[in-house]
Order: sequence, then structure tokens, then C-alpha cells
Amino acid sequence: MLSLQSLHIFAAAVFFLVTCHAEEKCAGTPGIPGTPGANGLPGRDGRDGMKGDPGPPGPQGPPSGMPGLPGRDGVPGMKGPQGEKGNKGERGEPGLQGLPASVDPEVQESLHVLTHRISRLEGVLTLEGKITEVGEKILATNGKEVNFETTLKACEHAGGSISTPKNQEENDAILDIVKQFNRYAYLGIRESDVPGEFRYLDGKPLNYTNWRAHEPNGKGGENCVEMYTDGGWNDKKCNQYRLTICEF
Ligand SMILES: *[C@@H]1O[C@H](CO)[C@@H](O)[C@H](O)[C@H]1NC(C)=O
Ligand SMILES: [Ca+2]
Repeated sequence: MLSLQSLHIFAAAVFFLVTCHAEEKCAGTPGIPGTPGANGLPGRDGRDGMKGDPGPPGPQGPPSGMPGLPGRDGVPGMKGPQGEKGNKGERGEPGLQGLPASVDPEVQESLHVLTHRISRLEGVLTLEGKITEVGEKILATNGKEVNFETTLKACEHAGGSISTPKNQEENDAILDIVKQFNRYAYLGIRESDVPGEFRYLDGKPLNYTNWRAHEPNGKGGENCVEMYTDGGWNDKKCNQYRLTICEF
């Protein structure tokens, strides 16, 4: 008869077989866990973590603190745009009244010296044929031959105007220059809107003329006037090259 002990062995063997069959390896029965070991020594410090967000501002300190010294001046800024023009200042006091020029000896002496020097200069220029004096006018040429418009500009640029004979004496003076250079010259006379009617450049009517025989004959086709080497006038187109004679 099987004892109870035998039955126990049989049961253990069956358990063993079943267990071994399921896990391939045959392990023993698990033991009871041991008691926990003692704590180890503390580990080394870890690396620094990331910087945290700034904290909220602290409360304002007591107002008793002294203000700090002013900071240094900054770098000068760029020059600003020009401001608007200011108002005109008030008129200054008038100066002391001087003597009338007619009785001021200093002014009279200066005038005398100037007049003398200028008349000597005129003498030199006349002697050299650079200028011709007639009445209050001074006539001069630069020896160049240009068209009418250019003559006007050249004379204006020199501070004068194109020579314009207003009496026989002036016509003769211009003629002297025309003969000296043996070149015709334009005069300061132009045909008006009325064909055959000539006027000064300011539009005033002529009070002296010296037309050659049968002139003017252009009838609106010859708007300028030239002086021949005999002093007579001829109406002529304005685009010819004529001697520049100016009056001052
Ligand atoms: C024409 O008038 C001018 C002044 O505008 C004068 O100088 C000139 O002598 C006059 N001519 C004649 C011929 O009267
Ligand atoms: Ca003509």
C-alpha cells in the first residue's frame, strides 16, 4: 500500500515534470527574498541645470537712497536740418548826416582824381583806336563779324548795346569804325510789324535816318539794317556776318 509519503513524492514529481516541460530548463523553487542591503555612499553632484526664468521684481527699496552721479555725455548726434529763416531784424538807427557831396572836400577831391584818370584812359584807348567818343557815347568794336542776334548779345554782355546812330555826328563816328575795318556793320534798328517801317529796338520811331538811294527795299523780307562803308544804310536779312560795334 502506498504511504502518504509516497504520494507526496509522486505529487512533487508530477509538479516537477509539468514545470520542467513548460520552461525547458528546470529551475528550483524560488527562495525567500533576502533582507535589503545598507544604503551606499552619496553619488557625485550632477551637471548644472538650465538657467531658470527671471523672478518677479522685488519690492521697491526705501526712498532714503542718494541719487547716483550723472552719467557721461553720450556721443554727439548727427547735425539736424537747417531751421527756417528768422524774421528780419528792426532797422538800425540812421547814421550821422554827412556833408552834401557838392561841398564835401574829400568827395570833391576823389571826383577830381577819378575824372582825370578816366580822361587819360580814354585818351590812350582813343589813340590806339580801341574806342571812339561821340557826345556822351563811347563806341567800340571787338573786330568780330557775327549775325544780328549775336551782335546784340555781345554788346549786352559787355554792358552796352548795339550802336545806333541818332544824328549825323554819331553816324559819322560809326562810319569811322566801319571804314577802319572795311566791314559793314549792323545797326540797332529793326523793321516793325509794318513792312518798310523801321524803329529803334525799344520800339520808338526813328528821328534820324541815312538810307541809301532806293532803300529800304526789302518790304518785310529784310528786317535788319546795315551800314555801308560810305555811311549809308541798307535793310538786310539778319543772318549775315557783320562787324560788331557797340555803344556804351
Ligand atoms: C533823336 O533823339 C535823340 C534822343 O532820343 C537825340 O540824341 C538825337 O540827337 C535826335 N536826333 C535828331 C536828328 O534830332
Ligand atoms: Ca535792302
